[in-house]
Amino acid sequence: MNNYTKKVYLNLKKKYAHEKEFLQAAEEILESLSSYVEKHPEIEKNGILERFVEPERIIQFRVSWVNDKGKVQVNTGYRVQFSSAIGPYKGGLRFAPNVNLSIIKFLGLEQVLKNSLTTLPMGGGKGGSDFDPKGKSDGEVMRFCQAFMTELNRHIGQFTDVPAGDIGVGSREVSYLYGQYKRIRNESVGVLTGKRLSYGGSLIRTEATGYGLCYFTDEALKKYKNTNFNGKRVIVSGSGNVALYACKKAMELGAKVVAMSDSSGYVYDESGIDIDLLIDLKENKRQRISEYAKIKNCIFNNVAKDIWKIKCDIALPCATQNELDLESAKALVNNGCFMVCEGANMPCTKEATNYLMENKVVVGPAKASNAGGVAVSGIEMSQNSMRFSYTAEEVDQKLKNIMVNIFNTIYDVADKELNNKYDLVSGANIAGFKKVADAMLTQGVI
Ligand code: NDP
Ligand code: 2IT
Repeated sequence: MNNYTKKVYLNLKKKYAHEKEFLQAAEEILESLSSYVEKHPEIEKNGILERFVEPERIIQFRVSWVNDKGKVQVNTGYRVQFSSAIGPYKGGLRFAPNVNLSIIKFLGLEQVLKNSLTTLPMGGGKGGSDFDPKGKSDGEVMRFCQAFMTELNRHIGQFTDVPAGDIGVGSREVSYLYGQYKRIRNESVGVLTGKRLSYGGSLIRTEATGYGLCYFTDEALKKYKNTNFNGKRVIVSGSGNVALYACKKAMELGAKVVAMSDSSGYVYDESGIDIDLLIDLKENKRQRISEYAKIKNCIFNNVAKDIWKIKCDIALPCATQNELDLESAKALVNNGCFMVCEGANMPCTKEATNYLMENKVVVGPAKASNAGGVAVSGIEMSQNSMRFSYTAEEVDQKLKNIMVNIFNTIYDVADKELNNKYDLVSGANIAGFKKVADAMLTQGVI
């Protein structure tokens, strides 16, 4: 780091010592930006980095609701409105028991640069709650979502802040949240994305993050290795929204996905994952992945993290932050893996990323490789504003163009500005930051 980025980082570390995920994301970004801010002294002069790492607004609130047994439950809700420099705050909501302010802040900071990379006019935000939808009835989920939106509604709006899904928030939750917003505000507007098709959702939004990840990976395969997915062995961690559609698209493009996981373990199916079966088990039946192994009579191992010990060419971590550590990275390199593209947000630890890059494994950083979800969210917002909908083919083509463009943009920064075509991590941080910095520099001190 240079003096300026170090000063900004040390100040964050002092103020937010306990926010380890936020500090992890901020440290990586500030390290990447060191060379750029040295060449652009106006960034320091105008205190751009100090403002960039401090959310514009943090909202934290109590969510009280009643469970099926009639007992009052209390959760904590969050919305971090990180940056509106280039458009309304935009980013998902995460419902999971481990959610805290550190996790929401790291996701919000990443989202600012990710949304910038899409080229669409969206600022960055993130929210959620420590509510765990797992094991809850539909009625409990509905009552929680209604209570959550009863407070959140006053802080969001189609031109202000547009939430969407993330871990634990899929179309069921978005629908309950949307219904409650409409009921309180008496208006039908595109205030959330990831809506169902029947009331303003976009075709391909469900598939967008996973498909986009594969379009990005495909472009990287072409550029670095002059090859494609055809015949490659792939591992996808997780079996939620991102993982399922990453698997589906990778298989469509000719790959063989041999293993997938959930938090209770992984399945290893040498014949290739039966994705239609897994989508049915996960999306319709809300089953554990071990059910898949029972039906297919394949291997189930109850240590989810050991999935990275299976031999593969390409790894797509699509579950959660820090799921791929140094030991996993070493196993991947030993087994000949040459590309890791991140579907989840910050799935690789810092040590894992560094080890992979040192060993010339191409690392597709999350804020670039998983930007397809929010990109199609942006396209959903446009369709809502136009009172119009695109066909699936039209949305898919726009998604593909955006992902190819993101890859080439960050590759060019890495190759031409940093002289290291393997440093896509810094390439993405710098490319995303340029537009945010320009907007901040020109809008005055706010
Ligand atoms: P889902 O809730 O749909 O799925 C999450 C999946 O990850 C579940 O299968 C879950 O298993 C699994 N999982 C959680 N922790 C672990 C673990 N430690 N080891 C193995 N598996 C685990 O969430 P999404 O698919 O939407 O999100 C996944 C990741 O992608 C997150 O990092 C999210 O921020 C990111 N992302 C999501 C986007 C979206 O549009 N949804 C867009 C861009 C990024 P279990 O059911 O057992 O908990
Ligand atoms: O991490 C992400 O980019 C998301 N969860 C999707 C955000 C969105 O607004 O679609």
